This record gives sequence, C-alpha cells and structure tokens, in this order.
Amino acid sequence: GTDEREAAFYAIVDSDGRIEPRDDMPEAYRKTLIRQIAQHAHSEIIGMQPEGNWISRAPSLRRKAILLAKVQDEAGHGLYLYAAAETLGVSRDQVLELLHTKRQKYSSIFNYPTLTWADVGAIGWLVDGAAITNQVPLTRCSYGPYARAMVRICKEESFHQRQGFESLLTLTRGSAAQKAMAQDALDRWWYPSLAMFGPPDTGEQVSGGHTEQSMRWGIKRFSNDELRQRFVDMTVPQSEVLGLTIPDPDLRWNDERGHYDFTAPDYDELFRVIKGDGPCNAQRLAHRVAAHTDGAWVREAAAAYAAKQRAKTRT
Ligand code: FAQ
Repeated sequence: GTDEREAAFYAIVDSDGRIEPRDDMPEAYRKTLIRQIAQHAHSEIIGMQPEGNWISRAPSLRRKAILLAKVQDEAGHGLYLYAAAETLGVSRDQVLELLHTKRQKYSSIFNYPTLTWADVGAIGWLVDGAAITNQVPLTRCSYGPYARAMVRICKEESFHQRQGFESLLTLTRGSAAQKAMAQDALDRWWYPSLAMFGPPDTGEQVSGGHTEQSMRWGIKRFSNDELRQRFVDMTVPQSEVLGLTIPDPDLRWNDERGHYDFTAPDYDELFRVIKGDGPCNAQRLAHRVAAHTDGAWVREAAAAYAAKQRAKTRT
C-alpha cells in the first residue's frame, strides 16, 4: 500500500541512501526535484550569455580559448542536468517550454550585465565560487542522478573559479586602470553573488519556504544563510590576496562566532529580479527563445538522420 511505499522511501532517505529513477517517491518530492534541477539547467544555459558577450573581445588568443572552453562547459552542464530532470519523467522540450513562457526560473545572477572584461573574471571568481559552495553539498543529495551529475559539474566549476581568480589577479597586478576595472567589477558583482543563495532564513521560516521540506528529503543539506556565510568566509581572504576591497563597510571578522559579519544583500532587489524586473531579464529570455527558434532546423535534421539510421539497421 501507499504507507509501505512511503516508509520504504523514508527508510532510504533516513539512512542516507540514494533514491533512483525507478524507486517509489512521493509526488511532491518528484515535483520539487524537477523544479530545482530544471531551474539549475536553465541557469547553466542562460548563464552562457553574460560571458559569451566577451568571446569576440577577449584581450588575447589565450584568454579567448579559455573563455570559449568555459562557456562550452556550461552548455555541457545544462545538458547533463536536463538529462537528470528527464529521469523524473519530464522531457527537455517540456522544461524548455516552461522556461520560454516564464513558468520556470533561472538564477537571478544572470540578469546582470557584463560591462567590462573584468566582469568575466569576477563571474569566474564570485559566481562560480558561489555555485560551488551551493553545489558541493548537492553531491550528497538524496536523488542519485542529480547527486552524480553534481560531482563532475563541481570539478569543472572549481577550475572555472580558479581561472576567474587568476584573470583578476593578472588585472590587479597590471596598470592602475586595470586594477580599477577589477575593483569596479567586484563592486557590482558582490551583492548579486550573495543574493544567489536565495531568500534569508527568518525566525519562523527557513529561507524562502522550500528549505525545511527539502532538508527533510535530503535534497538540501544546509540553509541558504548557512551557505551564504560559508561563501563570505571563503571569499574574504581571497579578496585580500587580490588586493581588492569588498564593498561592505561593516564586513569584519567576528571572533566569537568564528565567522565574518557582513551586510546582507538587498532581498527586495532579489525578488524584483526573480519576478522578471532585473536589468537584463528581457534581453536574456529573448536571446534564449531566438536561439531555440533558430535552432529548430538542427533538431529536425538530427531527428531525420536518426530515423534514417534506424530504418537502415532494420533492413
Ligand atoms: N534566483 O525556498 P527557496 C550556475 C527562488 S549556478 C532565482 O530558498 P529552494 C553555474 C526559488 O526557486 C546558479 N530564483 O528555494 C554557472 C523559489 O521559487 P519557487 C544555479 C531563486 O529551491 C556559473 C523561491 O525563490 N544554481 O548556474 C533564487 O529551496 C557561472 C524560494 O527560495 C542552482 O540552481 C535565485 N538566486 O532554494 C553558470 C543550484 N533563490 O520555485 C554560468 C541548485 C531562490 O518557489 C556561469 N538550486 N529562488 O517559485 C538550489 O540549490 C536551490 O534551488 C536554491 C533555492 C538555493 C537556488
């Protein structure tokens, strides 16, 4: 009966085992995973745009080759994650349709513009840094296909984070104008990066509403604020190596807590951006929909070729 199936599900979750696609799972668990994995996949695909903006203007052949490879990695992560979502019974077409009609989200961070070359380094350092902080615990997520996808994705994102840091280090050791450009990028990307972790934990409600249930299911392992703190603690010493100043006058080490105190991001701004009212939302989505429409012939040709190959092997 239903009770026994639910007990079997919780027995796996409570013993820190993995739920696999053919296992019984509560419908709400399946829906939550589809929401989170699809949002994550969309973020990777839309996340190609801000950096893609600089491929044709990278300052050297070496930087261009690195950036091309990074943006390609993001496409790969997106495809990996769509495949993980498909194991839950939705097709890639279905979730793309939900993205294109604004019924599924993608990360707020990709609605900010990349105004200078230093922004590419700042994205690697801060955005990939935040992504890793959030995603390393997801390698222990209770849903097997998602957890396994995270292992490879985190390895690649660690590499991305280091290339962003190295790119900024080169700028900060360069001319005064280059150092100023790096500082300006940090000034603009700091708070949006903190906001990536989602709404704050409040007294009665733990971060935004989904956290408590997702923790019970072994999807999330830490609350949004716990991960935000971890990110700040990791990033402040790195900013010191770079010789850059984090744009927060109240940032300081708290000996008692054993953590940095810091100013929270503006959550009203986060909610506005999530609702579609960020600086680049309209542009990002229009570009995505156009790319999908323009790519229709490729999908049709691939399907026709596959059909032909199938017919050949039958005869
Ligand atoms: N943006 O109750 P919670 C990358 C929504 S990294 C937009 O806390 P939850 C790599 C949330 O969906 C970025 N929406 O929700 C890369 C929910 O809305 P709903 C992608 C946000 O799910 C680097 C509501 O607020 N990473 O792409 C945001 O438990 C460089 C309430 O929030 C992932 O997706 C936000 N920032 O926790 C690529 C990681 N925050 O559905 C290119 C996987 C919250 O009720 C370049 N996802 N919301 O309408 C997660 O870990 C979680 O889904 C959270 C949100 C932590 C994002």
